[in-house]
Amino acid sequence: PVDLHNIQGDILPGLPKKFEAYWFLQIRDDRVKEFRCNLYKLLPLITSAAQAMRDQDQIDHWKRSSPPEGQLLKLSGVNISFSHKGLVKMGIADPVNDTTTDPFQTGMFNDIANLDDQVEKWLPDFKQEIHCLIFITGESLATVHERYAELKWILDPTINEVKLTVGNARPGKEFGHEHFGYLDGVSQPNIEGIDKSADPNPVQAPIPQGLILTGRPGDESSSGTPTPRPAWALDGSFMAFRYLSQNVPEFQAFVDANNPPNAPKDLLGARLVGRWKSGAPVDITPLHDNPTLGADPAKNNHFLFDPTSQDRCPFAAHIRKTNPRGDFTDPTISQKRRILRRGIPFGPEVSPIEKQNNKTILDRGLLFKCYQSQIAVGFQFLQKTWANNPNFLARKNVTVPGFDAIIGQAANGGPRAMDINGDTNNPNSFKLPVEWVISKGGEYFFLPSISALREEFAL
Ligand code: N7H
Repeated sequence: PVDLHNIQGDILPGLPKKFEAYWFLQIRDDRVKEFRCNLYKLLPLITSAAQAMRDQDQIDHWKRSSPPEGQLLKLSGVNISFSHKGLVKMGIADPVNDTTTDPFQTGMFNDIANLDDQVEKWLPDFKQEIHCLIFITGESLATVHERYAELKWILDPTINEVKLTVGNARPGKEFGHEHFGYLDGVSQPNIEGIDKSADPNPVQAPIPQGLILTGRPGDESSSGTPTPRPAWALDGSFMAFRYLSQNVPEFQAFVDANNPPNAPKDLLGARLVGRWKSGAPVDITPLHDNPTLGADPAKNNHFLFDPTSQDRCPFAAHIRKTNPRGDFTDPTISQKRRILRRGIPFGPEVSPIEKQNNKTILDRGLLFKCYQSQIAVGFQFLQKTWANNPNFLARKNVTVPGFDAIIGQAANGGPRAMDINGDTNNPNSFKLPVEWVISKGGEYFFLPSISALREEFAL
């Protein structure tokens, strides 16, 4: 059994958050030893999975007890992760004990050809060496700041700050929705022996622990042999971080302008994503939104796509490209590619001027983060081999389904199209704007277990 006190809480169950600071650091050359000593002092602040579960229970209890309006329960969480360069800097053995090239070792900046990012779109901060990423969650900006000051007090002067960026959940009814307006975090894999499925009759089996946690059963090569890892790497996880800007007014203007005549608002948007803004899947409710269904965790994942048809959900819809449930005869093919997503939106709400001109002025988007035991099996594969590949998943009637409508990218910012209707005479003909989601950088990180932090990382 897994010890939930030993796993960092952002992996599972996720740190509860309204705000989240991402603090990107370099370890100073001349202060490596001191940094590792300071890590020891930082350990009591690291939030475990067990603690994050307790925090979430407390929040749920607090909400049920109808607290005075506007009053929030003060809670914060801290997790820490390291890039390959960070491990090298500290002289710690690599958790990728492998002879083949692994994206973690390559680093995201050197992996951008695989991801079809445009190098000129990357922010200079992410082109620098980043050794360590600490994230700090809280119910308010004030709490996050307090924690940040505490961490800075512990780590100074052993670090150089590369970047501090803060995500914020969207306000009011938009809480839990990303900036295009769609409910996020609806479909997450259940993990064997840890999660209970909310769906009383699940159509997707729970995934092995080792698809998320390194060193657990299921963390293995394609031939089924366990991935070799150093002993301390047990119960860690690899994380892909992406700074993804979203052109929200442009996206909404496109959806409005191209929505089929007489169709409900956002039908086109729902077909691009595979869910309505409420979270209701188009595979269950293809022609109109159903907010009750969207909000019901016992029902909103209870579907498998019909592999022969895109009448209900286009083959290139975002959720179908990234989890083609039911599309393979062998369901383990898509199940082994599942990832745990833990992002948060950043940036302000769309301003009246932006809405009026259908033009983005202020930077907003998603601080995307996802966990898996192997980046080449999870994030990198999903982006490269499924989302960015117009030929995935070719069928008899539709041989070129097109790019993932939301995150698919063509090489060098080239044109994107998808087949939205299953019209065999006119395959791959629906042109998509290139710039809805723009990758401005990121990095691959490893989150060690808490015992590894204490015994291998801290001095
Ligand atoms: Fe996606 N969006 O708002 O359109 N995503 N995503 N994603 N995504 C999902 O199920 C979105 C991104 C996955 O099991 C939903 O939580 C946006 C990347 C996967 O059914 C919505 C961005 C990658 C799933 C969005 C973005 C993925 C998923 C439906 C970038 C990986 C689950 C709600 C700005 C490479 C699929 C939900 C399943 C769902 C959106 C990024 C992957 C609404 C705007 C980079 C695996």
